[in-house]
Amino acid sequence: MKCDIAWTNAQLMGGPAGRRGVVMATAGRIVHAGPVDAAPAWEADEIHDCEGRLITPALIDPHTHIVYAGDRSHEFKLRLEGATYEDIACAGGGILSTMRAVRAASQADLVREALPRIDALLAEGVGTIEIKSGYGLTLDDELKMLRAAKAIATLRPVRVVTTFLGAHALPPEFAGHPDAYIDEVCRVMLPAVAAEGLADAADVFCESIGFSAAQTQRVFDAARAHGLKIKLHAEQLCNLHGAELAANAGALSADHLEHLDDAGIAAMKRSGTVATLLPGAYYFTRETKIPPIAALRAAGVPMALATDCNPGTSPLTSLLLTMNMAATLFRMTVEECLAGVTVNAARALGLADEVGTLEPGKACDLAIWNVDRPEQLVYPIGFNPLEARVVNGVHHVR
Ligand code: DI6
Ligand code: FE
Repeated sequence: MKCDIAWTNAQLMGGPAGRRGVVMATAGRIVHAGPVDAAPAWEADEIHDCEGRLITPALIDPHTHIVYAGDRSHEFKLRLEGATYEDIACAGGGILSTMRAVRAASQADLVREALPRIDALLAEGVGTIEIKSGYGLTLDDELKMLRAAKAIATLRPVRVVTTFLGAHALPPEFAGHPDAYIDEVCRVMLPAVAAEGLADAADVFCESIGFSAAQTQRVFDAARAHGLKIKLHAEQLCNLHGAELAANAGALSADHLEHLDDAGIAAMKRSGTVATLLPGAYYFTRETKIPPIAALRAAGVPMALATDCNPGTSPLTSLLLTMNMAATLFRMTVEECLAGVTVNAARALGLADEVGTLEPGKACDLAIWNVDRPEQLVYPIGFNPLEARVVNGVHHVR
């Protein structure tokens, strides 16, 4: 077999322990991944000797709000002095303070401010990032955010998946008229986003401080009419039965889920909806209710992990730390943590055929680590053992 590029002498995640593996790629796709002694006779134009290092699929961050302007360090300070997230939101801060900064920023400003955060993720082996809009809350400002997100994939070797989150918060122009804003989202914003091909999916912040279940359903109906997949912020602060609604609508994922109940778990199981857990937001908001991990595990609902990178509740740009938090705070196993940022994260984005495992036919997106065992990726806090990152079969030294 002749291929473009190969990585030899590696420990492959999920592969047989103690047997050295090889990954081969041609035209950016994996053509073989497995033990070297089981590989066909092969040659490659470019060969990287991994010297026993661990190869995993490149990591996938399936839930971020990483494109935004400014920060909310002043609110962090207020919270340390006793204010709650809800107090700050009700006083016109919170999401609306970032909305003002985003509206004042140009598309180029948004890209420039996001890039250092993107680079922090990439430095830890990330190959795919989902990015949501939701801080513009006008047609033009939402389009600007999504165009900025798309631009990132032209500036860095990374796959970007975009999600329209127009229904993130009620903008001041519609104060007191949430249904009129949902009309605007469904009749004006969503069609324009879809027409320009700017989003893969639509999402809603379904919470008592966000939008109701009925409003969420309207956005889902409009999204599907425009061919967009759907996802939901559900059960983060209270239980509006959003996960059940999302699952019944065929959502790819329901995200957060601290307040998820058994009916929600059963509905997610039936529909194959992924539970995307966000331990960074749990940590940063000092939430005390843990998502129902044991029940999700028992039901066989796939669990993904994401940073939820955003300026208000999760100013986090490390998927390695996210895995450590999932293990330490949520008691997820090493295998669950790694599946959470690879195969299940791919499912949460509808990309299960494209990325997330080391299988022939998939895009050759790899992370090569200076460790012997997978648990060494989850166990340290603030240490980065990445050696190299591969996206579409191109090797990028850290
Ligand atoms: N869930 C969150 O945790 C964030 N948005 C959301 O839908 C918070 C966003 C922010 O506070 O800026
Ligand atoms: Fe979020």
